[in-house]
Amino acid sequence: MEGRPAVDDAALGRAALAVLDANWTGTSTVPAPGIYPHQWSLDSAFVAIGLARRDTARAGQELLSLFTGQWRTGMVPHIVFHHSDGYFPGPSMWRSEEVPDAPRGALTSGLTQPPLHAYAAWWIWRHAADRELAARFVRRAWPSLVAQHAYLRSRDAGGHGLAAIAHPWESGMDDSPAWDAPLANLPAGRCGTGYHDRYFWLAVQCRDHGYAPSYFREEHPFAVEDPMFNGIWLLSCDAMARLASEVVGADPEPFQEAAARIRGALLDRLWNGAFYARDLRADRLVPVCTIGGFGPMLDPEMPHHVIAALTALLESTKFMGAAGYPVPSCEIRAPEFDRAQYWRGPSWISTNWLLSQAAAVHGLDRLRELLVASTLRLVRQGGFRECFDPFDGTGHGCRDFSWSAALTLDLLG
Ligand code: 2M8
Repeated sequence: MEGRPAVDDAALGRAALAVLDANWTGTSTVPAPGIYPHQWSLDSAFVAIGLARRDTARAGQELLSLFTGQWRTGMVPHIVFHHSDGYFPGPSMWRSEEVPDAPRGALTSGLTQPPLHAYAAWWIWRHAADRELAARFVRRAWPSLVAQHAYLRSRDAGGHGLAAIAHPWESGMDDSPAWDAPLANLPAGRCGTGYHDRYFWLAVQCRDHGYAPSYFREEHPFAVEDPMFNGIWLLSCDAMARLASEVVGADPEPFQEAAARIRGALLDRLWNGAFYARDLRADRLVPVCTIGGFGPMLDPEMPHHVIAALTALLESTKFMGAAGYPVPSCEIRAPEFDRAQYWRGPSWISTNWLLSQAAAVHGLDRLRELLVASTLRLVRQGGFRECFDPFDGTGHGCRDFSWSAALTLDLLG
């Protein structure tokens, strides 16, 4: 890679595998020791992607173990708890055991996260050395994936074909400035003033209404159409169509139709020269450009002029052009930008990886090479941190973070 001696890549690969081994519980991978001691949905999808070329069986097991927490509604929860301690809010807040649709024998949260899992399953199928093993895994995962995709349709609060998130935690980009305006509009007297008071209050509202999709659609005060969540859903619909015809022997058409519906709605509802999140309760776009606005770039069929505009924005001084260690999670010039605070500025290996895929599907080879090289530079210099300062590459958040290690493995090839 980039003229570095091969030994560097090999050592980096070994270090990444060591992190994943240390974070492996025997059935799945925790995002990081200590701070995230349970199974997170989005993290598991990235871990499965990273392991796909190296260990097909474990990559598949990562997803299958997540599905043990799937609800009868098809909802794949964003956390499957391994025990009752170590993370707040834990099972005593979520109380999944009181929800008839939640599985017995697993304690889970009651919210979901971006549905990257079908794409991860397709990634396993595409990259596995043992094709038979991969095909067996896909057939086992298929009913869960079908149910997950059906559930997402029940979350179409706007009625235009997009899933609406009911909580910032559902986005996977918790503290993003894209949620500031919808959070500011919550009933102040009832939900506290700080953002994290509001996160907790929103989660309690979801729980007290039984996590019912009808409540999410019609009454819940936070309902946002996020371009990243829906861009990932679209990507996974494409993956479902391919798995249907290449592996399962099912009809790909419903998934192709779903992808077309999401694409159309993204363009109709969220595009205004860039993609923005739509606050459904205020019925307006949230006017801040974040990394989430590049999610629809993952779609191979996004119109050319949209891809050209997004590429220009990504390469401009608002994002990559002014960052030594791209890609910042919020536009650098926005007042909300904060280089050190979680999803409000730092660069993340997960979103860098997604953008490297987007660049690859659109034949943007130079952009892809730049993303791969700068992402590997981040982990070479700072280790497998949770996120990184986009100007000087300083690591932030926890160490030995699983998706940073897993996606490094994939980028090393
Ligand atoms: C972060 O989210 C959790 C809540 O789910 C948190 O802030 O405690 C996000 O970065 C999310 O995308 C990620 O899945 C999770 C675990 O790594 O941490």
